[in-house]
Amino acid sequence: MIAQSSTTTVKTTCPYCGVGCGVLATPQADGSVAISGDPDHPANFGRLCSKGSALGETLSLDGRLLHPEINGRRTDWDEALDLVAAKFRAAIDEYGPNSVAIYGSGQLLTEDYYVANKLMKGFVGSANIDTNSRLCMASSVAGHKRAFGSDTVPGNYEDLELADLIVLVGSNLAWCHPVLYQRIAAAKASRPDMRVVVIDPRRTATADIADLHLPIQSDGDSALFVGLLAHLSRNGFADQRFVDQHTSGAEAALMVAEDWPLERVAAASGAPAEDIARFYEWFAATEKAVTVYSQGVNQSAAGTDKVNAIINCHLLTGRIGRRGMGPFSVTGQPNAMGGREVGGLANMLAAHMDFTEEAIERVGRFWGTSSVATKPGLKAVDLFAAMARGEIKAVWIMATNPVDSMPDADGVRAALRACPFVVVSDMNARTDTAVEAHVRLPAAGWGEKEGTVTNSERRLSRQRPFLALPGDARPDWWIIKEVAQRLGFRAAFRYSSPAEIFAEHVALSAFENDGKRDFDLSGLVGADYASIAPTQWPVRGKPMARMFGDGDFFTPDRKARFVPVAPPPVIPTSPGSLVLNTGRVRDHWHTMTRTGKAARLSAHYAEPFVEINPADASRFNIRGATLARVGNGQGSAILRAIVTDRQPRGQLFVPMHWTDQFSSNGRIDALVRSKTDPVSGQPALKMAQCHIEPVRVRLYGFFVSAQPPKLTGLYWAVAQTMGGTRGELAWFDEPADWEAWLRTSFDLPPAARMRSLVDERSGRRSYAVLEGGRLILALYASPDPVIVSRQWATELLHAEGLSASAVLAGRPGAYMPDKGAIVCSCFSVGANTIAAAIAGEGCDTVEAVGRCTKAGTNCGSCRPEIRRIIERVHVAVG
Ligand SMILES: Nc1nc2c(c(=O)[nH]1)N[C@H]1C(S)=C(S)[C@@H](COP(=O)(O)OP(=O)(O)OC[C@H]3O[C@@H](n4cnc5c(=O)[nH]c(N)nc54)[C@H](O)[C@@H]3O)O[C@H]1N2
Ligand SMILES: Nc1nc2c(c(=O)[nH]1)N[C@H]1C(S)=C(S)[C@@H](COP(=O)(O)OP(=O)(O)OC[C@H]3O[C@@H](n4cnc5c(=O)[nH]c(N)nc54)[C@H](O)[C@@H]3O)O[C@H]1N2
Ligand code: SF4
Ligand SMILES: [Mo]
Repeated sequence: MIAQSSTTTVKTTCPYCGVGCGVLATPQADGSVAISGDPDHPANFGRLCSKGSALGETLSLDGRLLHPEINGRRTDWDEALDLVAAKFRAAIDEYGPNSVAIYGSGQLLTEDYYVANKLMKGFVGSANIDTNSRLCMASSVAGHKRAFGSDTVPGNYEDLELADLIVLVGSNLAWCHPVLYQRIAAAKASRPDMRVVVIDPRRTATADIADLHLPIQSDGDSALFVGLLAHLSRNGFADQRFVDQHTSGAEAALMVAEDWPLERVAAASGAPAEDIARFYEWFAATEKAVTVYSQGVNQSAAGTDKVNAIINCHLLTGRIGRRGMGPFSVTGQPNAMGGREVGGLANMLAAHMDFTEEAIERVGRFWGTSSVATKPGLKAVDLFAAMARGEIKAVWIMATNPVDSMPDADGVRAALRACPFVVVSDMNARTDTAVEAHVRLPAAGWGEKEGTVTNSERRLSRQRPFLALPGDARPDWWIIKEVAQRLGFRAAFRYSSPAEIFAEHVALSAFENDGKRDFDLSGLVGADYASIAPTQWPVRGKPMARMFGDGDFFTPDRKARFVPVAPPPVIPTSPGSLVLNTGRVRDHWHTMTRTGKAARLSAHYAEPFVEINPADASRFNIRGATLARVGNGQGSAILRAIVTDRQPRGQLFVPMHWTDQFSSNGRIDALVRSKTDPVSGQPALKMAQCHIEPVRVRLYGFFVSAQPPKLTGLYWAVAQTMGGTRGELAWFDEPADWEAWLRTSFDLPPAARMRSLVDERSGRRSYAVLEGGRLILALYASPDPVIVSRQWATELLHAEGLSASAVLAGRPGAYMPDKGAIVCSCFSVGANTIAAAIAGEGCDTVEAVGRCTKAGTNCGSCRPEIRRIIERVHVAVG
């Protein structure tokens, strides 16, 4: 990390989730960067979650790709860019424009995205540019367009505070949009009458503030909301004036819904009838209701229908676009919205225009080209399938890691290997995708590049740089325009700054618009890019915090459309088979290329895991803390078993984050099939069939090491920790020579003195290598899962004056009490410290625990977990 010399504070935006929090970044004299929440930003008013707070710890240059590479050889920009252009040109000339593709990301900035989309759709003449938003928001986009005629999120964050009822569907907001969750939690604390309903098969951390949790089975949502529509209609809760004047298709939707009485909904959704009835009553009686939904809705083979089933209920009651009410799709990535605005999805053209004859002609005139693609391109899953068949001759992947995040991830890896020319632009040299590339291009990252992002409430904010570009890294827009120019499109890509690109994007949004298209930034024509404040679109005439409140939609007849939704049949699982649900943990971001660098964030979960209900665990002979193999005909993963009743019977939960860089066998998308929603093309990432079995392990192990090890031939999972690496191990066969194995795996200097303690009877053994009282390596092995306190052991790495015997004993002495597993990552407060404060000092509220231990007093992301510890201690104490 090379901090710029000044120590002035820069106002920027968080690069993680779609909440889009404002961040103040202040480079320090020692090269570090101080991070805090921007009190003036309307998304967060100064708050940050654990990931945002730890941004300063993710900026090191470890693992960064700093120079262009061709087949692993370092080169300069000219050679790399010439080669990329030549290969793309050759493929286009020989096989046509549809033989090349770009696969982008909601983590590109709007300016990067705009240039990539313009290149492919306007000048290469193919719409084969799709993005990881296909895995994320595609069903919401499709649902919005079916209902509203445009991809519009009607409401805003304030509505979450104004609502009297918040329904969270398939959203683990507490972990995935923590600052929004905290805004809701604060509103609920000040207005206890406000109700929260959580609809999720799992009892998540989000469910901890719920007045009602409906544990539906996977894809039970459509039945639930179709039943709600029928309930609302039957009991006179329709807003007939709104329905008559501003919507079409209500009758057809209601006709289908009539077949869904409560009992049938209960049977199809798996939730108890009396709880469903309560939810229906609350929804019916509460005018100010917001339905927030996320990947439990979108990532499904029926995702678009689920979106419309939800929107139908808001249309019937006229609860849309007014204060404190509306359907609310929350976006995942920092710029998922910006990508949709520029047309980054293969089925959209640009600036919220589709591939209509009129729009193709208009965009062509604006860009000064006659080569605009005339029809949608390949959607992500189809794109990689075409690649596997040899139909894609050159692909360029930017800011996404499909070898880990796409369904059938091994198939995606094979497709890349089958593709004659693969280019990857990334910040990191070694991602599971970058290692497959012929050409690797070093991209500038957060803090180094500038541009704009748009958050879930349509608010665009500036990302501003505060670090110098490291090595040869360049911003994505620059890399793309250089290739575009080399492809012969000089005049159209003569950009010298993101400001110029943004001005063009603004102009296109306003071009021949006149209020006909929702996406309109005309109010920003001529704006000073450097100082643009967070702004919600549309920016046209008077500010518009909400849309559709006037009943004016973007369909041809300006009316919203009901969509008849027939809930899918319940798919029977075969005996012995389980549903594989996947998603996120609180402190990691996707494939861990950034959060994996922060010790604080890597402490919450340090290993890939599978959560399983106690009944299933006993049925399949899975013991807690042992290793389990989850597999199906397509692939398998080895994961640590967590037995918990928060997970429903018949379903497993596995996080999506672990890759080959962090674990031996944790890539869960290898098991997920590439089944997609027929309307949106979004894959069903939350519902694969799988089975689970115990893994026969000879010995389990745990280590902390000052140096990262090189491990092969065993189970391993590593995580960053203060001063080194920690890792979980399991041997299927015992090493013949322990000392030799340790010396090679941990690359120990020949002079290093190894101490050991072996108990032949129990089979337990520990090894320690110290140098001048400081720890180089400690390793513990045991036939059962190692019970050494992980927190204590990781702290050994920065302890001084250690003795080998204390390390080998493997248990905390009085001199260094065991904090327990880290709960609060901001202040490194462990579960034991919190439990002691509750039991010993009588701290029986989250606030009191905060006063005693500081836990939960900064970002607040761990407050649901603290609440759970309080409950547990109270149960234990009686
Ligand atoms: N900490 C963290 N935060 C993130 C991210 C991250 O990687 N880490 N990623 C960001 C991104 S890109 C995204 S898209 C968002 C995702 O944010 P979320 O959608 O909130 O996160 P997920 O964990 O993917 O899934 C949410 C929930 O859907 C539930 N679910 C599964 N199947 C069903 C179903 O059939 N019906 C219902 N109702 N629920 C179901 C799962 O049990 C899970 O709890 O998070 C963003 N924020
Ligand atoms: N099973 C399962 N699979 C899933 C999901 C799930 O819930 N379950 N969720 C899906 C969803 S919603 C999403 S959004 C995807 C996310 O999946 P990915 O997009 O594959 O995940 P990331 O780790 O965010 O990948 C971003 C990459 O871009 C790099 N990068 C960061 N900043 C920049 C930049 O400015 N420029 C460039 N060129 N590179 C940069 C990072 O180093 C990293 O390698 O995963 C999807 N896959
Ligand atoms: S909630 Fe957290 S991850 Fe999301 S934008 Fe805010 S600080 Fe970043
Ligand atoms: Mo996402």
